Amino acid sequence: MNTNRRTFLQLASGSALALTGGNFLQSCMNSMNMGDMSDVVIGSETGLSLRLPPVWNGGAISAGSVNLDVQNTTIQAWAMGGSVLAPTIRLRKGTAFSAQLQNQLSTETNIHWHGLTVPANMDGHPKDVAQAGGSFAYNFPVLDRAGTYWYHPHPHKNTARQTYMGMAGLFIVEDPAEAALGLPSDEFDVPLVLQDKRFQQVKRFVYAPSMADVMTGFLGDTVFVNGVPVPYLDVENGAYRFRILNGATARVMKLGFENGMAFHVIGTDGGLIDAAERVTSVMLSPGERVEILVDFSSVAINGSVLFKTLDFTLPAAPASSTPHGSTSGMTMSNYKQGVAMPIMRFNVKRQTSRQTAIPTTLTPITRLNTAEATKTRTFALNMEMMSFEGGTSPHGSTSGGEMMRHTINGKLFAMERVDEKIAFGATELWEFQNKGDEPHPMHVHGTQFQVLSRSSGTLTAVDKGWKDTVLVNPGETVHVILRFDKYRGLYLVHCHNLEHEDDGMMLNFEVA
Ligand SMILES: [Cu+2]
Repeated sequence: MNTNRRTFLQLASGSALALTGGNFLQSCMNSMNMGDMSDVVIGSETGLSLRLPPVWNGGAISAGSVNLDVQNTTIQAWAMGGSVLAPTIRLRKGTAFSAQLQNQLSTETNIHWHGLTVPANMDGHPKDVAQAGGSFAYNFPVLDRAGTYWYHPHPHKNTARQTYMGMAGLFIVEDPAEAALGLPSDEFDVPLVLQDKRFQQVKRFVYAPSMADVMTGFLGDTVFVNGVPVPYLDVENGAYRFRILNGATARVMKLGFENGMAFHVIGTDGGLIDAAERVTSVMLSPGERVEILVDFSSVAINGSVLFKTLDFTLPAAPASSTPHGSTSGMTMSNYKQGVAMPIMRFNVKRQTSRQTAIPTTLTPITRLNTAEATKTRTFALNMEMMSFEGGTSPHGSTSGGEMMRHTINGKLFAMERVDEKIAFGATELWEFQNKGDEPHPMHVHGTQFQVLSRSSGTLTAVDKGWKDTVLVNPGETVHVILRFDKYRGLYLVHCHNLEHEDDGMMLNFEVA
């Protein structure tokens, strides 16, 4: 690892790269044969029971340090509301939400209400923070339909670290249309927040991305579920609703069961889809949610089934689309996307007394009309050589220079610069064009959107509902339609690979 990292730093700062670009770099990396995960031990099942986050009690939300007890080891983490995960906020649509963030950290923080449509000054833009020791009052009406939303910090260049250290929680909205469906509820409605961490060697939460990690994202070796590494849950042999959030900073997951059993996708980022869709796996990128119904009736009493992220290969970008050459060969970290990892085990312990019925229709999605779109915007997602100033690199560099940076339309984030101006009330078509060969989960603040098409083929189950985050694979173009008719002000569009975000892969847009 250290050798790899040192080699990369030399290459990136030396003249060879500047002279010949990425093709030279790629051939160097290919010849170094760094494509395996031989040094990485994947976290296995721990025998720890799944924990459920506490329920928010309506009070202030503190941000501060806490001690977690994991496998008889005390781990220092950062928490919101005193807990990892943070308390689940559960409110009905139409409710007025109000909570004060009290920052007990020694650094600034704030809260982004991921997926919720809130006023711009409540949205957790990095300019709107609670300083160390300070506070920030959040107040907004809950406008969005029933769904599984979430909250996490969004401070400038520090979103990944704070989220990794434990600051994240769910914000569940309920409404009458969803309640009328009679989906599994109470103990049969279970949130699963998935976050991978580098845990096997250190048994602590250490967020220390190398430059290579900034390129790919800080990929871990162990999946934590609701803050517990590879836990188990005892279930009955009936239907469960799982609200799954990929809360990792960077790892794309292909969720499925080890025995290949089918399950139903019922919802995405912005609540339920029109009709349940039967699948045996589903891709979920950082920031995205999927709601699934799982019927354990095919598993014998006292049997069990392992839930995993399955192995997969990312599509490759066409070489012509990467001006600095493919980067697939220069992934210096031994940590890889697409590696199979256990998530949690379900032990079937009891006979259910409930009827298991998968509803055929769920809640209708009102489709936005492309004929009403007044503008098409393109967002080119790239990695290019950029100069940076001394001390500003998120990778700990202290001297300035040139390095590869993740950009949108050739730009790095600037706090005050308005990159796109949008007319209030407008319906628009946005095209996310991935010019590189890393996956970019693209997240839009301030509205929910609908996915229209993928250049690589048909839409998947998680593309079919209301969305705030969409996976854009290497070489792929994804078209979405959005409408900006709730609030005016400054919002963000960014990659939800949080290392990419902190590296500057983010733009401001103003609705006016
Ligand atoms: Cu990205």
